[in-house]
Amino acid sequence: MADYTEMWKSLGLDLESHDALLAGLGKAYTDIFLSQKNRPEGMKYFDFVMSEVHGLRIKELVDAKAKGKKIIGSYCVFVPEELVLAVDGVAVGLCAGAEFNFEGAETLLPRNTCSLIKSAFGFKLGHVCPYLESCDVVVGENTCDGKKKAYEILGPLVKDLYIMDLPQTKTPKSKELLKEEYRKFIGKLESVSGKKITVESLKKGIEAVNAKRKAVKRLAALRAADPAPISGLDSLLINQVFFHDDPARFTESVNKLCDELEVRIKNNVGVAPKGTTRLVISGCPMAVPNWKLPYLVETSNAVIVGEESCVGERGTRWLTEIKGNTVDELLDAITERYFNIDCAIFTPNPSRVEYVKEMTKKLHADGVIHYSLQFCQPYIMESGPVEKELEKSGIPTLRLETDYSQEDAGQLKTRIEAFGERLKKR
Ligand code: BJ8
Repeated sequence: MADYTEMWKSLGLDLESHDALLAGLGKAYTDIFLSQKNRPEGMKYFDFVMSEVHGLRIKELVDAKAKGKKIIGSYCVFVPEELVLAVDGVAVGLCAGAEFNFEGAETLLPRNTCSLIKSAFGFKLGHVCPYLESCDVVVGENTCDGKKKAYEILGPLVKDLYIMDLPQTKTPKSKELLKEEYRKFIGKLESVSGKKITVESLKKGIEAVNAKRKAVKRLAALRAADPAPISGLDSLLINQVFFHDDPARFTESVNKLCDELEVRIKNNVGVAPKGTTRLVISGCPMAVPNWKLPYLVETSNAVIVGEESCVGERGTRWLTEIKGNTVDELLDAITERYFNIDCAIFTPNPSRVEYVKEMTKKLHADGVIHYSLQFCQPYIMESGPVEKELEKSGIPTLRLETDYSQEDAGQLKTRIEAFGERLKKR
């Protein structure tokens, strides 16, 4: 990696803590990803992206800012990237997946806050996230109670925190509320960028995001093959990179990888022998560099073939229809698309479990692991009924609750292995 010290300094990073974070990340990446056997060649691009995750990509953001583009950060898949692109902005995902500076985070947040929120605060307070520090606007969304209240505390810590209200039911009125929130968000984006969204710019934004989604959908479908042509770890990584890479370059790289996977499938080449236990993971999002659970699963004689998660199919399975000749009509299509997202903050939320069933079937999975982060009320609450419904439908399910620490890794591995045994006996 080139020397980016001056750039990091100019972003206000704490260089010592940042060096320590990068060193830890590099080691984890080598141990977890580079040790995998028989990886597709196409993963080299993602290895490169990760080796430059705080380098080249940040330089691109800094250069974009110098050209007058605005960087818009967010913590949720409800924030439409289409709208950001339509004002020629750059969208970056800010969710964090590392146990970093939790002591600092706990000076502002209750201890019983989920790791995802604590991590975001730990990064902010430790001045180690160049994505966050590059942002012109940070969008916080009113979803779970934890995030909602945490944004009140985050507000004074960031340059410009914009709050987006979200509905929690799926009624026609709620859809109107969502559209209204997106309309307000357009106002914010236009005022901060000085650019007006036009039919043309919005259509272009939709096309770019749809292309990304189509590429990851293509990847998701290829994972139905047995032997699995790609590991769950690598697929998760791609879904994580989805949130911060250049959209066109990302799309091209995923499609190239998919071309390679198609050849692998034709030649019966996989990352694990045919007949290896196949699992779907469902639940809380896994933000980069949270690779804990997939690593434990895939070193326990199983392969993950799908993620029902916002860093996975829940975030990408719907495309935005390019329908309409006015910005308002296109906004209807955008609202329609996002209103489908079946996050556990919605009540009731029956489509989520239905989709887990559908995924299990189409990906020929043997079972489901339901993954909740400790203290995440929405997903923990939903995990009981989800397990019950899946088991009733003949889909063995293992419910796990964990955090970002490694303390419970041994215990989790034992439970995953026991679940694997249960699946083998069927
Ligand atoms: S659409 S899943 S990205 S809100 S893990 S912070 S829910 S206490 S992340 Fe999410 Fe949007 Fe929903 Fe998706 Fe709260 Fe749970 Fe923590 Fe969570």
